[in-house]
Amino acid sequence: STPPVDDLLQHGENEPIHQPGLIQPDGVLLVIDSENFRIIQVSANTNEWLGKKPDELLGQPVSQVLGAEAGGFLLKVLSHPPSWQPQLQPLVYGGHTFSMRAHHHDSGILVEMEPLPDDEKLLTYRLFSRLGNFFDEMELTNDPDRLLKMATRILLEVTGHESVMVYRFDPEWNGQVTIEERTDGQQRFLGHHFPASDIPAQARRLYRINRTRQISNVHYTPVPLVPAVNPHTGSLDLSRTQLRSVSPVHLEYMRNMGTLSSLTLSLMPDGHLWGLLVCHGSQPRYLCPQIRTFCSMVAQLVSENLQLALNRELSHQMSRLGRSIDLFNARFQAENDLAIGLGNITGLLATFEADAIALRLDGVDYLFGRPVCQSAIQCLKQSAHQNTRAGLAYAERVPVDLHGKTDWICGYLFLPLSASGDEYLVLLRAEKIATKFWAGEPAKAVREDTTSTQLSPRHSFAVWQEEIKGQSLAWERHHRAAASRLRRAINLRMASEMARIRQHDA
Ligand code: BLA
Repeated sequence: STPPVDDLLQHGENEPIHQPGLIQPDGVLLVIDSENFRIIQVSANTNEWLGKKPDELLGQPVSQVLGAEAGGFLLKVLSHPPSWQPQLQPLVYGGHTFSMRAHHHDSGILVEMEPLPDDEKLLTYRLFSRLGNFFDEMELTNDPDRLLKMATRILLEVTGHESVMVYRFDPEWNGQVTIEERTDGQQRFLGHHFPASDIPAQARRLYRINRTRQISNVHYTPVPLVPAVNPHTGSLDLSRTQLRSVSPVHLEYMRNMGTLSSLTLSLMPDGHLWGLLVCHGSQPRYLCPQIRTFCSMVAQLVSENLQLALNRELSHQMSRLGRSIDLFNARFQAENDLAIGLGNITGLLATFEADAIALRLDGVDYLFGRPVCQSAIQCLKQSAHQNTRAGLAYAERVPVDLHGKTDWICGYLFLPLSASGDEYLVLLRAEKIATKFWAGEPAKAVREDTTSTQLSPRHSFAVWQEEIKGQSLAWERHHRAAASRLRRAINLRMASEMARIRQHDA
């Protein structure tokens, strides 16, 4: 029997992917003791790139090996706070120009060296001219999707990969491919959903710290570290390095997908991991440091502009809904008869994409829109009142205790009008059956390998269709904000109603 998926996920999230003890073979890693500036650990492939075997390097002062200029650079790196992104510096060594990338962590300085390509002039020209165009295009758009589409196009061109996708996370960390740009003009994953387990929590944590990751060849042979155990820290934290060896589970995932190389960039508007830009190649493809730096700049620019575009979109929605509420409110406050004034609220059903609005005011129940029995509302009120946070409660599925009491309500947005919750405003939504297309059956996303204890990703990414029932449309932020505005309007009217009654009595 297969263990429950949740157990497997727990298991998957335990893989310490930030300290694999291995790197990808695209360059070398040197670890420098930050006290005495001697080399204390290296990747086993130094001979290949630097012409010196590990035992010729270990224990040596770094300035003696790489030169005084490199030593000075590392001293500067050490003066930065540990949270700083790694610094770059070119270094000529043994007739080659390398990109040196360095940061410090615990008691060591981690130095990654990758050779730079020879045709640098043309490359620089190509990249910079492209970046200029990108700035111009970006200024002209305030639509988030257009912005992301532009980004996928420029990445397709600059990386030479076959496909670039925008992968967007939902609040539960499932994901969806919302944009797909391919050189063959086809669509393979567009619109498809992927379960959260495809990119486990520790990977997502890592992608906030390290925002650009390359896998140049999924069939690479990982390079061990020498000595395997870091003399100061034991296992070495490779979170911020670019050469960190990738989780074997993910490499298998890519092979199952038919992808042999990738470049993945984090999209972080407002500092939170919103999504990924995923570039895929059907063949091995190594992108030099300049191209990767360029791509990470694109991702950073897009993240910042995405934030602006998302804010603009939200405020546009909010003012659209706000206008409807204001219109209702003007008539509501002007109408002498409370019940008649309240009746205008039916005009807001469309605004809220709701099917009914129920209110209880001053001991009187009002209902507008689709019929509901009062016992269902009372039951809903009880449950919602307990779950009220920051002045409201909402859900796309009714609580279980309501099952059998209503034949149509699925979603509700509940706003207490008084502290006791005896007076309230509740917006109701009916079921909205949705079809979700998954890339492979989500329940089979994780398999336990029969030959080992290791977890494996699924083999098939064939479309799997899920019918989502018993759920309403989602209550978006602008719906919630508008509902709070409606509540203020009603409370205002009720306050003046009370004043009028008191005046009348006096
Ligand atoms: C990582 N999984 C990832 C990454 C992506 C995906 C994009 C990040 C890779 C990177 O940044 O280089 C998944 N790739 C996708 C998805 C699409 C895609 C959804 O192209 C959609 C088109 N993966 C599994 C299972 C496990 C798992 C079952 O399917 C674990 C039990 C693990 N995925 C997993 C791990 C990583 C990962 C551990 C981190 C890899 C690493 O950075 O070392």
